[in-house]
Amino acid sequence: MLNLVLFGPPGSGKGTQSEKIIEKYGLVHLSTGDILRGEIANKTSLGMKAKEIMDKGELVSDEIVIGMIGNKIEANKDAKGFIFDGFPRTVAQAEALDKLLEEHNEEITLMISLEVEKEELVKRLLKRGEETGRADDNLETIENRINVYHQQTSPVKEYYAAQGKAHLVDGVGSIDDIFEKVTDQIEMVK
Ligand code: B4P
Repeated sequence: MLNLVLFGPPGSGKGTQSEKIIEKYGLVHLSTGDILRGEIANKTSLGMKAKEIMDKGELVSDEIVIGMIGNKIEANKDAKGFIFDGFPRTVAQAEALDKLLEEHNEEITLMISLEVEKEELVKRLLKRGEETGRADDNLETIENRINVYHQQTSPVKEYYAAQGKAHLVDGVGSIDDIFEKVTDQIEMVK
């Protein structure tokens, strides 16, 4: 199996690059953000709880997102591999993911971190907010999401670096050029 973690701050292009990776490699896409937005759209009780947290730019509890990912891995046992997009976002989530994969004799193959500076992130997310009306793409929430990233999520990079699996890719430039750099990294471990 090819199991990729696509990592980076909000707006770094994780969702955008995931779509292209899935198309090329036929992996199952697991985006915790997309799953949570699906729960919100369906007005489930989990969705209602998550909406309040996401609108503030905070992280949904580890327990909830780990449970969601566990169910999806279980439901896709015959997959060629997974792309984890926006997950793990805390070291506790990263440890839980290793355990979940271990239960299936699997492991993370590679972690790709899309490196983009704050000014560019804010610009991209404000633009998406204007174009799509996504509730958490407003200036106040974006600022908090970026702070939360630095406080709670960036240590995940060191977690994978310690395993020798973290690879940094410059996330500024055209989507196709970034994709080429991402695929270069994938081809090296495939
Ligand atoms: P996510 O849905 O993961 O959203 P995100 O971090 O903003 O990134 P996204 O993938 O959507 O955007 P992308 O960078 O592709 O999370 C949303 C919220 O859900 C979190 O704040 C949290 O509350 C909750 N959540 C999710 N996962 C969780 C977890 N594991 N634990 C706890 N809580 C969790 O793209 C952004 C924009 O940039 C797009 O408009 C795109 O078109 C543009 N773009 C992309 N590449 C570009 C490029 N090269 N140049 C110019 N623009 C580009």
